[in-house]
Amino acid sequence: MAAAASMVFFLAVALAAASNSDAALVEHTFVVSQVKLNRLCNDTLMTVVNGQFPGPAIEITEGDSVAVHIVNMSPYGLTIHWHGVLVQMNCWADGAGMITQCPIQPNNNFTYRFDVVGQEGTLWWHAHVASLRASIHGALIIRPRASLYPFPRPDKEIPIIIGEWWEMDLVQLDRRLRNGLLFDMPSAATINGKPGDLYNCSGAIKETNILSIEHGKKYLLRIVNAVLNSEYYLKIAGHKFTVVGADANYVKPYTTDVIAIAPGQTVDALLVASDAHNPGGRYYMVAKANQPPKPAIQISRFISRATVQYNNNGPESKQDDEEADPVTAPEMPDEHDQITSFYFHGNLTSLQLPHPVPVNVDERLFFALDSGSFCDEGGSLPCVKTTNMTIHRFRNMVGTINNISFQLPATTPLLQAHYYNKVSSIDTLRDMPDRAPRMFYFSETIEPTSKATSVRRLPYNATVEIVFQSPLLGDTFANPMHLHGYNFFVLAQGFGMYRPERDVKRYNLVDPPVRNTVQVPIFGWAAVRFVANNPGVWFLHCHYGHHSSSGMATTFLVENGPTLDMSLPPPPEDLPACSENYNTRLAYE
Ligand SMILES: *[C@@H]1O[C@H](CO)[C@@H](O)[C@H](O)[C@H]1NC(C)=O
Ligand SMILES: *[C@@H]1O[C@H](CO)[C@@H](O)[C@H](O)[C@H]1NC(C)=O
Ligand SMILES: *[C@@H]1O[C@H](CO)[C@@H](O)[C@H](O)[C@H]1NC(C)=O
Ligand SMILES: *[C@@H]1O[C@H](CO)[C@@H](O)[C@H](O)[C@H]1NC(C)=O
Ligand SMILES: *[C@@H]1O[C@H](CO)[C@@H](O)[C@H](O)[C@H]1NC(C)=O
Ligand SMILES: *[C@@H]1O[C@H](CO)[C@@H](O)[C@H](O)[C@H]1NC(C)=O
Ligand SMILES: *[C@@H]1O[C@H](CO)[C@@H](O)[C@H](O)[C@H]1NC(C)=O
Ligand SMILES: [Cu+2]
Repeated sequence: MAAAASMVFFLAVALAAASNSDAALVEHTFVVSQVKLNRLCNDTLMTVVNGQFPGPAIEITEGDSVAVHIVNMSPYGLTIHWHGVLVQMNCWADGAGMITQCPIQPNNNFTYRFDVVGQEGTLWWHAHVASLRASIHGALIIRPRASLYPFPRPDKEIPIIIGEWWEMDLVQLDRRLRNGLLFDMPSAATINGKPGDLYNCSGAIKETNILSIEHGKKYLLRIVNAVLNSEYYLKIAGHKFTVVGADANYVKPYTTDVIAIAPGQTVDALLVASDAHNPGGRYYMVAKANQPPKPAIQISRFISRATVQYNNNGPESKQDDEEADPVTAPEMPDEHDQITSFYFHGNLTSLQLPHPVPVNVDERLFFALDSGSFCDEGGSLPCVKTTNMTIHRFRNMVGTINNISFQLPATTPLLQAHYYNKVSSIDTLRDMPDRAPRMFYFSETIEPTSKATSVRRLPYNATVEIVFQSPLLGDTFANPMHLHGYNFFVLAQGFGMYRPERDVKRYNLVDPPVRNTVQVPIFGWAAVRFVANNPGVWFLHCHYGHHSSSGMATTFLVENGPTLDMSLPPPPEDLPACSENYNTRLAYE
């Protein structure tokens, strides 16, 4: 109790210090291009930033301004999203393709400018068109002013970016996903860009991935899940983590030997290099994808591992020596274990809330995260008329929220349409209903759905509660739901159907975790709340690539407040111009 109180005190000091210190301008140039990178004994053409996978980390101090100059030398139109950055009163900088801007065209440049205020911890950045985020991403590290961490100051930081190595073209992948929940697979999982020594290929040196640590030191692991389709479990043999942050919000220290992290999420965890039994030992750090149990379609298992090596272990050349001590491996949760994820997320609580949880709700939304069949007569896939799930699996099946499969506007980004009062002229526009047409309609048969650019208007300053409901039956997944421009309080989660008369009582209104991406449990629900005080148009979508690309998404149009400083400012003058149709502009073939 006393420890928690003193941490709150440190945090208060840190945030107070932030407001009166000099903020810096941190500048980066991101050259996006296609380069051949060698993994798994293959040279693969990848679209990346500055020739790196993962891309460069942006490291700043809370309160800084950031300017990132994007030089697009790739063949694709693209945008970069600053995942989790609140970009308060600056929706134009959010970088959501066709929501807040048109893509930056090949051989064009654009500079993103935004401030990072009142947020500390780890976030990340990624491309936000098609599926390009699988290769275009990196960490965004926000340190507190004067290094005032609300926990023992780490000796060193280690970013851990869990990624996937895709050998197939990511824009092609996206095209396939748009008309059906098809299941294409990456070739490997990666930690900091390396598949690790579980992947063999002919005649090649093992791709070992070594993290050196020193006995007695404290490390802050800044963990990002940057993959397209899977939640991961992370463990280090013989060690525990103390989780101290999630999505750049501090949490009460939570000690665990396993971390669950869904796509879009970040976790900050302290690792103490304390092993006394085997000083000089080597331990595997393992990142393993989890997946729904059968009858859901099974993906190949993805595991990446790195070696955590106490550097008093002697020269690194010893690592592949047959005589070296064996590396200790952790016992991982089963790939179908969904309860470990549920408990991990359920055990996080805030260290300190940015403001009290609002108790009076103005807008109550119930979003059914589902799938429907959509037959694209003129499209690339032939229509499959049967509604038997077993037969046609994911073909013609698209992601939906409240029976609408989200479609990006074809020519004018929503934010621009909103700013110029032209939202109603978007011909694919439809209002997002407050509730699903039926509480639950996903079962053995899939029902027809339709596509539209769904928008839910929110009055400025409204308190919004969303209950996200995953399907209860069938071939289904958990859903990591991400809201742009906001953090939300995660009030509760549960399995089964949400029942207000039972579940509202379970809401944590005292110290709920504050996140930008909530893992809605498989066969379950999660309830979140936020105050709509950031005007603009904000994307809300599942962070699984196969769900978001196929339409499990919608948008909030948050209206202006009563004064100019509560209103959306004009767009930057150099915002990329829109001309042709988005779908043809996206990829140059
Ligand atoms: C390397 O590329 C070839 C050709 O694209 C492919 O058949 C093979 O599976 C790849 N190897 C690995 C280990 O991914
Ligand atoms: C984009 O930026 C690069 C590097 O700063 C510069 O060489 C190039 O001329 C710029 N291109 C355009 C179209 O502004
Ligand atoms: C890699 O090779 C080792 C030894 O050559 C073998 O024991 C192991 O099963 C292989 N792993 C995979 C994933 O093929
Ligand atoms: C926290 O985790 C433990 C198991 O580690 C579990 O028994 C407990 O129910 C979890 N708490 C919540 C609120 O999920
Ligand atoms: C769907 O097809 C499978 C395989 O032919 C069959 O076993 C199953 O009974 C069918 N289900 C329905 C609801 O028709
Ligand atoms: C979902 O939308 C489709 C297409 O508009 C419609 O045919 C179907 O009846 C809707 N389903 C429900 C449960 O309302
Ligand atoms: C926003 O709502 C809060 C609580 O309902 C209220 O105290 C505040 O005055 C409102 N602010 C504006 C600008 O409407
Ligand atoms: Cu989803």
